Amino acid sequence: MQRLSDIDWDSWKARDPATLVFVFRDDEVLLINKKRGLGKGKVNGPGGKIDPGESPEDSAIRECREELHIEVDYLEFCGEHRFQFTDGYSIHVWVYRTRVFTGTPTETDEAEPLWTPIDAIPFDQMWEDDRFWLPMLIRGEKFQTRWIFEGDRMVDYHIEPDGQTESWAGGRNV
Ligand code: 6U4
Repeated sequence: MQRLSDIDWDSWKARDPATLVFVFRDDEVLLINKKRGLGKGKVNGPGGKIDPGESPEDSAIRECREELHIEVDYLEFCGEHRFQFTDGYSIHVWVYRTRVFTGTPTETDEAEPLWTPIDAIPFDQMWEDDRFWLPMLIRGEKFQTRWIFEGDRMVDYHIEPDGQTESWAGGRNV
């Protein structure tokens, strides 16, 4: 079985760079039922692969536009995940949060929007890692993480706390 220690993380480079965005409104977070791509059928935040030449932040904004028809702004960088799958696939995910958006989240062929109370996040329908770091994001704690997945199953992980995001305290605007 592959473990984190089997990998030379200094030279590790993901096959795909990608993003995830969590939009908050009062005590709710905007999740999606993901209808295609990696993690199809799971609940997650909007996001997707970064296009060549695109910055992570621009990609995050574009994915929210394409998947939910909303315009997000004032994205706060929350951390990075490095996922290595045992079949050789790898993905490096930049994660953001915001309370600033315009438009009404609308179902598309990629995503069904799910406004979800922060205290009722359906972790059993999400990727196995989310229960470890989404509470940190909500609390405004930044992270740098590494994960080994065998298909859908997490087999090893490491989470490095990375300070606080700037403008929120306890997941609320200040
Ligand atoms: P395509 O179909 O390639 O156009 P695209 O929307 O560009 O889709 P997608 O959705 O396959 O890309 O990108 C993968 C998404 O899955 C990113 O938002 C990151 C997310 N993701 C992958 N592994 C994850 C994991 N273990 N935990 C998690 N999100 C993960 O929370």
